[in-house]
Amino acid sequence: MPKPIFVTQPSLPHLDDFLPSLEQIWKSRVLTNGGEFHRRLEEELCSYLDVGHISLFNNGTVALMTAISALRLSGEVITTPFSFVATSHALWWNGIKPVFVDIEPQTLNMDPQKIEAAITPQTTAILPVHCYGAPCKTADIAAIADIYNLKTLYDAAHAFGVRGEDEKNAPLSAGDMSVLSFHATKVFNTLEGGAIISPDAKTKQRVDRLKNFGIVNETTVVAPGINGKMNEVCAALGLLQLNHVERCIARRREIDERYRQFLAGIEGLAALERLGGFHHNYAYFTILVGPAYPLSRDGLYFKLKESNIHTRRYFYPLISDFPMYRGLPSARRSNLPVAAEAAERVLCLPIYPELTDHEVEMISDIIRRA
Ligand code: T4K
Repeated sequence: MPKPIFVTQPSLPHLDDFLPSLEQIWKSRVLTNGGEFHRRLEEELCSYLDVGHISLFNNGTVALMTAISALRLSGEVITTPFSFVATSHALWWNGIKPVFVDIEPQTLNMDPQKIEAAITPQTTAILPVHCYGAPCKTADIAAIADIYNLKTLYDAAHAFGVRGEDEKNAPLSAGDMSVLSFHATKVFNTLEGGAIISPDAKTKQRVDRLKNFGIVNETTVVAPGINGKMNEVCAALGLLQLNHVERCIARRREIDERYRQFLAGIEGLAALERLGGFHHNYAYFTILVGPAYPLSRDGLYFKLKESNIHTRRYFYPLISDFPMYRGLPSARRSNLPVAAEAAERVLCLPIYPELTDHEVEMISDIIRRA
């Protein structure tokens, strides 16, 4: 059996380069609760991502849960069924009912044209996802949020570093808050981790308190907060990771281009297009397997598995098909035809900086010969 190839492999710095930071942490005995590495990573991320205010978290899910609480959302929140379950679970943990709207076929992001029909007197916000890192139509969503006085919280778990070629077009600064994930499988990882991007210092202060139990000082607790803090080891790793994230994205881009070249012209198979006008992060390489291809999507998934190539059907099943959500009126298949079809067709192929050209060619070859 050939060596396994997974949909992703975390990028890591050389261990030798990490040891001095570990030594510093061991010596200082400051392990968590906002130490020096934590402070520096927040600063450097603001600068790299070109955003004003960042709060680090222990993972993206707790960051989402905290953002929902910080924005004081309640009742119903409009969201997409085509995402990782954490998006809706974060609402559920805040006692909020997710209301699913369908997605656009080009980007697989929430379709802004379907939002208005889903708004009720209970709606307090819109929670879109920049799916696979492709930016949502943030201006269209902002216009709707403005008319109906709704908050907008972006799940930007996949969108680390994605930005417009025009500086004014900044998906990570859109809406009232954005949430990032730094999980091991992401373009930028801190083993586990995440962050909230806030629009101003006052909001960041609220988020920072909420992620630390609502504590203001030794004797004052102002909110029922949670423990969302990132520890010093993860923050120190993040600082090192930032040094080579550009190189990682550049290599991902090469892989993306190679796949597109090798897979071009295969009947029934299409690679998801990248939107023009953005610097992408190439977090995922997604193909859509149509009826004209000789195998079904699942057929291709298992065919690749025979060669020890482990692709992923992100996002199948749809969130709205899981037992805790499928009873909701908005979860009906007839309400979500585009998402339902996408869930049957998508396949995410391996993409990560250490994937070799030869491996990309071999994977493409299996797909072509099927
Ligand atoms: N919102 C969205 C839109 C998200 O996609 C996510 C997370 C979140 C919110 C929540 O953020 P976090 O709380 O996770 O920070 C993975 C990740 O666990 C999850 O972070 C991610 N989205 C989701 C899309 O993918 P799985 O169940 O597919 O992971 P797993 O363990 O099967 O990993 C995939 C492959 O990666 C493995 O086959 C091998 C490789 N791998 C994985 C890990 C963890 C490694 O080589 N090393 C590793 O340490 O969910």
